[in-house]
Parts: sequence; structure tokens; C-alpha cells
Amino acid sequence: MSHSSINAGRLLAHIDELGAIGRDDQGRLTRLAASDTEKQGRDRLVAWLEAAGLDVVIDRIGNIFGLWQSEDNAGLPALMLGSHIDTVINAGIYDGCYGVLAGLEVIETLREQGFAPARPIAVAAFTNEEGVRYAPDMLGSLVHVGGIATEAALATVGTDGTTLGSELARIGYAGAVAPGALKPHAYVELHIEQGPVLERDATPIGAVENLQGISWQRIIIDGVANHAGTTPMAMRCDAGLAAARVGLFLRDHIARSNAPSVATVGTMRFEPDAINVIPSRAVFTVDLRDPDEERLQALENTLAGELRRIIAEEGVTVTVERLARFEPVTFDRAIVEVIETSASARGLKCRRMTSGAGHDAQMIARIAPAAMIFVPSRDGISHNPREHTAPADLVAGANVLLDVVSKIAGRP
Ligand code: HGY
Ligand code: MN
Ligand code: MN
Repeated sequence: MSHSSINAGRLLAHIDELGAIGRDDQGRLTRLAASDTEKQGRDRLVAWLEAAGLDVVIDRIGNIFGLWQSEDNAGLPALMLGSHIDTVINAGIYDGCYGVLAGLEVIETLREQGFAPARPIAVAAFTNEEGVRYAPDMLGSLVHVGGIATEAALATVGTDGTTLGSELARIGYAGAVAPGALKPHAYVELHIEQGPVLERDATPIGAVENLQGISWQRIIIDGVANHAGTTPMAMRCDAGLAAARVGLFLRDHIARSNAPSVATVGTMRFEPDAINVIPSRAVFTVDLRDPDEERLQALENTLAGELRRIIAEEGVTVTVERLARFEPVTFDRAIVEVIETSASARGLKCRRMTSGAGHDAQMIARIAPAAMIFVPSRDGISHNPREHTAPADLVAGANVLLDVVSKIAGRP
């Protein structure tokens, strides 16, 4: 059976072109939410959406939507596609961007084929999915589903002291539309896996059935600055050493527990940050994840217990701030099955799997049936310029998305 296909050359060219936007003076791709480099990416995406003949809608939290609707279906809840185009620091070019550009490509292909969807189809680029500059992550989609008030999200203070709202206004993406105005009938997000499973299993398509829980905390440990040379070890109140214990403790605890949990100390800074001064303060973040909510809570409690031990043994004080907390999410079984049947109809091996990363789909799943399609990541690498997915896999994923969209949008 012959299958229609997206325009592979157009999709791959868009991915490469967007991937070139937002590079710093060292050539690193860094498009942090609401930054000048992200504005450049946003502007290019909006130009592509307009050139495709879509209605472009930008809401107050800066979410961008390209909407394809007709007189017959206008006003009906839309089948929504998309992801994000903000990146982490020194990022790869596929994380998020692939899902947005493949969603646009599917819409363009369907329009060229004269497909008449029973409902509108929209492609979204949600604000601040990465959460690197403003926590929590997935903030734009969280506002879209009513998980946090728009005003509170706009007032979020970033790692650089700016507020999201002032930065969106500065880059010209503080839209007028109330977040959530575009009601999704369903949501399908195509994304690179960002992990090793599909490549290890030689499987080109992942039908993502669930997504693990996320806990982000910022921890401040205060000790006493002192001379690195004159202060005996037993007389120290070393905030830096206390902080170092946390990462080691979490790694050893998870290794002993045999659970699939993961823990990451991704940021850390010391004060006064001098080679010969015992740190008086350590500020760092802890990212905990687990597919099981009870295990994740237990891991958070275990960390809290270790912090109490560190206070008693190191003589430091500890302050903990919660930055993000999302429970595990189960995606819509019916859509997962449509993904599986679409992949197998194309002769593509497909397997069900869990998402280790957070995605906007986990937020949209709160208000509409949602699921995700994964394609393999070479060496399982992501959040790294070495992030790569073979062009054939990128095209295969977009063609499965094309089939899933045709099936869902083709029926009222
Ligand atoms: O943190 C995450 O999993 C996503 O990249 N925001
Ligand atoms: Mn992503
Ligand atoms: Mn990411």
C-alpha cells in the first residue's frame, strides 16, 4: 500500500535553519526563553506559519499557535500538534524544534493534498518548556491548561533577575489572547527520545504511554567562610563540602535502591567563590525523577532526611525552595494505539515506552487526550550539541504524525 509523505526536504531544511538561529559567540545554540536569541527563532517560526497560510495567535504568556481552520470547522476544538523552540544552554537542534516544525510540515502537506479536516488543526510552540531561565519548566503549557495563573507566571523571576513578563514584552511576544482560549480536542507531540532505548532496540518509532514525575528544588547551604590554610578540618563549617555530600548521597542511595529513579545536581555556585576561602554559601539545584509517584515522594523524603543529617554533622544551615513538582502522567491509550497502528501500517517497528524527559504533552494531558511519538536519539544523547537523529528517522516520525493527524482530524 502506498503512503503519502511529508515533504522531507522542506522539513529537514527548516530544522537546520532554525538550528542555526540563536548561536552565541562560541557557536553554541542557546535560545533561553524570552531571550534575544529566542526572539530570532520565534520571528522565523511566525514567518513560516504565516507563509503557510495559517492564522497566527500569540497569547499573553507568549505561546505561539499556527491555526488552520475552515468555514466548516471554525470554532470546534482543534487537534493540536507542537512542542517548543526554546532550548537549554549549548543545546542540540532537535529538542522541541522537531515537534513544532514537523507539526507545521504535516499541516502544509495536508493542505497541499486538499485534505479537509473535520476540525481545526493547530501547531503550538509553547513558552519556556525548558525552564532553564525561569522555573518551572513547561510553564507556557502549564498556563494554557490553567495549572498556574497567567499573572503569577508572568511575574516569575529568572536566574538573571528578570521577570518572564517583562522579557516577553521586551521581545514583542506578550500577546493579547487569554491563555487557554484555543481548546484542544486532542494533542499529539512528536519529539526525539533524548534517551538510549529506541536506538538500543533498533526501533524507529516510540509510542509514548506515560511520562515520569519531576521534582525540582533549589537548596541553599550556609556555613562559615574561613581561611583554607589555617583552619583545621575539624573546625570547619564548610558549605561547599556539605553541598558536595548531596549529589554523592543521591547517587549511592539510588544505586542501592535499584529503582529507575534519577537525580541530578545540575547547577552549583559557591560564595565567595575564592580558591583559598572555605565557602560560606553553596547554592545548587536538585532534579529528581521517577515514573512512580510514591517512589518519587519517598526519594524527596530521603533527601530531606539527609539534609537534616548534614545540618547536624556539618554545623551548617539549609534552606530549600521548591521550583517544580509534576506527578507522573499516563497518556491517552486510544491515541497511543493510533500511533502504533500507523507505524505498523508503514512497516515501521514501534514500541511503547515511558518518557524520561518532561514535555508540554504532560500539561495538555490535563485538559485533553494526549500522547507522544518518539524517534531515536543517536547514542541517547540530548541537551548537548551532539544531539542527533538520522534524517530517515526524522522523516519516518513526521510521516507517522501525518497518518495520526489524518485519522484523528478526519473524523468529527
Ligand atoms: O526537564 C525536562 O525534562 C525538559 O527538557 N524540560
Ligand atoms: Mn523538549
Ligand atoms: Mn529539553
